[in-house]
Amino acid sequence: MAKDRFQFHDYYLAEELLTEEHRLIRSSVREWVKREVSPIVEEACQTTNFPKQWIKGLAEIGAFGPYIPAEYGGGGMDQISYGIIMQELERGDSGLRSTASVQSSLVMYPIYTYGSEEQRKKYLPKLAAGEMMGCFGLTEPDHGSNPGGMITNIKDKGDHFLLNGAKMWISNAPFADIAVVWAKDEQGVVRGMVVERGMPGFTTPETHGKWSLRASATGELVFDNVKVPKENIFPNVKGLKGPLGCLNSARYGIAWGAIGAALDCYDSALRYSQERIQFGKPIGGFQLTQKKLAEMITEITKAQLLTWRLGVLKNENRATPAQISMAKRNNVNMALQIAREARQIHGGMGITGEYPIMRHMMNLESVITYEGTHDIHLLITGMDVTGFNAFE
Ligand code: TGC
Ligand code: FAD
Repeated sequence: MAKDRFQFHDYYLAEELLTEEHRLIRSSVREWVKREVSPIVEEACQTTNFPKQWIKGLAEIGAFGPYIPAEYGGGGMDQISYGIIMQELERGDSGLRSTASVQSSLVMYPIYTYGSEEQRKKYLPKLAAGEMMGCFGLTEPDHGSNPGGMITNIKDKGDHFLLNGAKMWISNAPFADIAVVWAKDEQGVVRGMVVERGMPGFTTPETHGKWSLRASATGELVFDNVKVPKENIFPNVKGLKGPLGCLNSARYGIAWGAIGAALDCYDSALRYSQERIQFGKPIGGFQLTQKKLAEMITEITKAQLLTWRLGVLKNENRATPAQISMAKRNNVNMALQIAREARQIHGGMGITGEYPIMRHMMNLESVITYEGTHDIHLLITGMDVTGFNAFE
């Protein structure tokens, strides 16, 4: 990729709504991304490689468990800080943000919220420091949008549970040290647990051939009579609300993250439109290009305000799952549309790795599907406003 010339765009001066601490966090993450991510991200994607050195850097900038209390190694920050970190990381690459949001919202959050004190002390400080990496196993080959149908199961064997089944499409699985896994017990109740690499019968084959999120490792989790000690089960949650509660946190982070990807595409397209000359003038001088850019910055600005307000509600513990669904759905779709328009503005150059556009666009094709598809979130909003459940 050419030198990272990214400049932030804040049309409605929304940054004035942030605190000094928020701005400091934003600057330090943005600098780290420019220094450590931008120079190698294109090659990482082209070669389908997750650069492992990012793990140490992510830990150092506080991207693992920003809102987990400091006594467990977390950052003790608020929800807007978490959102800003996700935005800046996804400005670099959605796969990078995936790695951080899985670790924070899907691994540290459930251990902190549903785990025993022993589990918190055993895992959280190492996860925060990047000395241990985690993944989250909910989706199965035959149960994606409908995780309640899962067939992965545990059987009580006295001093341990016997775990059988398989999870698919699991971010970070190929290198994760632990997996937060959701399985049904003999009564059909969903339970959560920590499965550790090295437990006999537990394997994590890598998923190959992805055209999206190529700088993020994806794999399966296969459980063949895995003995899970009883102390690894989460004592404080039962039922599907356990994993879905984690998704609220991750979806919230994605709503912020998508703005980062959109900003990167818009910024690149704006600059290109000012520099690229056709018919004797910059293409930014043509009305059709201006329409594209004006609509992009309008949609970004709306998303920034929506997401900031959601962050305030989240800080006050008032954000509903349906409000989070609306923001995830709107912002990811907005970012994908902007990536497509930005690609047009770049002409042929838009398909090359000289610019970040095609990489963001392909990444966003996953982001619009994971953590609940675009249509599933529409149905969650539909249920919220009408009172009728389309899933039944
Ligand atoms: P339903 O009967 O509606 O609910 C079951 C129980 O869960 C409660 N609940 C929630 N609790 C907390 N947060 C939420 N968002 C919740 N949504 C529902 C609900 O109140 C109920 O509780 P209780 O006490 O009555 O038992 O469940 P359903 O089976 O009808 O499903 C509803 C549906 C379709 C909305 C849900 O299953 C869904 O969201 N499906 C989408 C699946 C999904 O998002 N999977 C994501 C997998 S993880 C991932 O993609 C990681 S990518 C990471 C990365 O790389 O960044
Ligand atoms: P399906 O559920 O089969 O959906 C296919 C289509 O049918 C979609 O368009 C969907 O909207 C539509 N559809 C389904 N039900 C309905 C309905 N009731 N009404 C209308 N339309 C419907 N999962 C994890 O657990 N952990 C991870 O770390 C993780 N990481 C991922 C990383 C990547 C790169 C990808 C691509 C996925 C990841 N996932 C992960 C899985 C992801 O959450 C699922 O792909 C997603 O929930 C959708 O499930 P599915 O792919 O099985 O699609």
